Amino acid sequence: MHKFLQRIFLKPAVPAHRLSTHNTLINFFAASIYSSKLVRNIGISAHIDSGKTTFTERVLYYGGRINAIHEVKGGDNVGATMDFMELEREKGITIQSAATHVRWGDKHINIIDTPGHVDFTIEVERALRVLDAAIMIVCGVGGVQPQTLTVDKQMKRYKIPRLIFINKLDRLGASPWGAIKEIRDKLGLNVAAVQIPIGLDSSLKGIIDIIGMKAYYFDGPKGDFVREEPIPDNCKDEADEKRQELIEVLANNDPTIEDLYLHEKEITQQILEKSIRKQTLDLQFCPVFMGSAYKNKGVQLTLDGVVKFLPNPEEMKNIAYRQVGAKEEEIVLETNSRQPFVGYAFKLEENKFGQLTYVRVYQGKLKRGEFVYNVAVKKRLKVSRMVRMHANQMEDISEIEAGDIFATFGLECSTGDTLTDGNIASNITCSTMFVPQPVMSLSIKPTKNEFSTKMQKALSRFVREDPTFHVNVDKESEEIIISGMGELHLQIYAERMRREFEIDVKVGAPTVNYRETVSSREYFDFLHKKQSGGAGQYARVIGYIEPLVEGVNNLIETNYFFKIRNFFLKSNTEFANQFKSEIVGTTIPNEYVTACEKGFYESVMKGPLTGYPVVNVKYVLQDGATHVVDSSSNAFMIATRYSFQNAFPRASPQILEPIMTIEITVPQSAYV
Ligand SMILES: Nc1nc2c(ncn2[C@@H]2O[C@H](COP(=O)(O)OP(=O)(O)OP(=O)(O)O)[C@@H](O)[C@H]2O)c(=O)[nH]1
Ligand SMILES: [Mg+2]
Repeated sequence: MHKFLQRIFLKPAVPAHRLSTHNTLINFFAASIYSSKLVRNIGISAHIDSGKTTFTERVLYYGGRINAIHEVKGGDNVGATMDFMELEREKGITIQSAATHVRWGDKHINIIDTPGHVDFTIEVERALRVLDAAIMIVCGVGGVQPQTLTVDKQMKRYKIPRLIFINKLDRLGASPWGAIKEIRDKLGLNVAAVQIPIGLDSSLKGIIDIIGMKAYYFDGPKGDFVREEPIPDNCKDEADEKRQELIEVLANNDPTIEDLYLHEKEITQQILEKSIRKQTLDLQFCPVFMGSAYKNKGVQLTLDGVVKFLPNPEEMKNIAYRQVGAKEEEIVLETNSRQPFVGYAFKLEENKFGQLTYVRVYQGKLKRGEFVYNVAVKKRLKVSRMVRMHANQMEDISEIEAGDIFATFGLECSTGDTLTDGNIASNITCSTMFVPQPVMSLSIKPTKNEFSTKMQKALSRFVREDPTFHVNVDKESEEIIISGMGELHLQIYAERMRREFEIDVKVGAPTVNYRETVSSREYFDFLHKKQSGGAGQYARVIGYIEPLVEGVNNLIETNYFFKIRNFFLKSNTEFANQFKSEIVGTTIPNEYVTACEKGFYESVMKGPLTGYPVVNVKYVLQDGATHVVDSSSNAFMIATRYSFQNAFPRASPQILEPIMTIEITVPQSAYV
């Protein structure tokens, strides 16, 4: 019996809420000796509705943080702890990521529950950027679903170890083995089950741990009491078979296990656990846990798995950049409280006390009242209040150490800013997070003029909080345009304005973010001349424009790409245009060439056909002419702009529309 289960098995059995007293004692002793080895920073991510918030609610309950379980859209009208926003409770979906922390045994686990809907993908991005590990939840009925693929990519992007929890095994048609097959086939992950279920769907009774070969049942109304038993006879064969499979998968990357396996020697629980931990940390393997969060089965064992198999902050490599003169050199941050302070502001949120900033501490230590230095705005800022977040509740703390997460108030910063000690570490910046481009726009205006100022205030707050939310003013129509990751994303902000700022707004039909491009080479020879009266202007530019990348016909896997007839362009070439000068000698002096370059990049901001940005165009300046008196940088800039506008309509222009791969999931009842 391992030590965490021992704690739960105290006899007579102790209900979870009473365990909190026991936890408090552990907290008391553990709090006085901080060690980053005892910390786990994990994110919970998955496809929509797979049970992330339901799972987290159990974690909080079994960890002694809450005294009762409330369901997402439950009948008691209370709602799950992590979905505290009014809109989240009404809609039964998670909209923003929420942070909490629990103690499990002697470990302090910081948890971020993230939304599954793709419109709020930045919430997953920012969480995975700063966390050391993740639990990826997979629905036991739906298997690998579209957002599982996105989340998988995000986890791979930040190279974070994970364990997988196959949820909803209480539902009709649940199949952990089908889900595991899909995880292998569709995500290409090397996985194996470390558990098997006892029964499935309505007869799901418990979980068998095939590492230690024991059966577990979750007794009591909320599964509070974990009861350990020998494996029932009717499950023995399957348990042996799946343990064999686990050993074979691990043996592929572990010579010790391979050797024992080939010589048919006993492979102990200890050897298996050591190998699982190492391979998980090396991103070679993901252990698969299973159960039903809703039916309170399997959550405690998964938490034991977090502690055993997921890394502590010291085991992760965190890269930052140090400015040395004009150069940037890569450095590795050391999770050590004695090092100079380096933190990363990963999330901003406005509440009644002001701007709340969530910070991940990478190295060093910070005490309340001390100063940090914001590298981006080059300012020293006082940290006058520090808190730990538990959903929307705050617990004041007086100091924080390397590897941990905290939040603070009133700090002047934006999402993604690096905070340092302002001394030794002042020239360090942490690596940034990936921010996807917006895919949809809506026009927005207040229903009454008097709401205008409040609306501006709300919009600038949302922009500060969410890097995927953009606000622009259309120069022609003077309409305010909001852009984001989808219709739901934008509608939620409009709704939040109504609720949080008490202003009524009208949103216009979504407009698609088109782009323009050319598909053939076209020459220009343009003379900009104004020499009658006053200071004259003279600039001649000769050259051509053409597509920058020709014949891109590979479909590149991305959420967002543009279609050019049969060609596809990758999203990150979205703004790629190129200016090239082939001027030899001094036909056009360098400073005028620079002005031409500026003129070109200004022109591509707004295409001649629709006013949307121009992409994939190369402008080549080959020749030109100057006038001794009347030429100027301004004249060359204007000449370039006109030459572009002149050549563009002749160069077979195209309007590009965003296209997406769409996978539609419908309940079986819809097509039978
Ligand atoms: N039958 C069954 N239902 C579950 C289980 N876990 C969650 N649910 C239900 O699935 C629905 C969605 O659960 P959530 O916990 O909100 O899912 P989520 O992954 O947090 O959803 P988003 O954050 O909106 O992506 C709710 O109605 C839950 O009660 C489970 O193990 N079994
Ligand atoms: Mg949720």
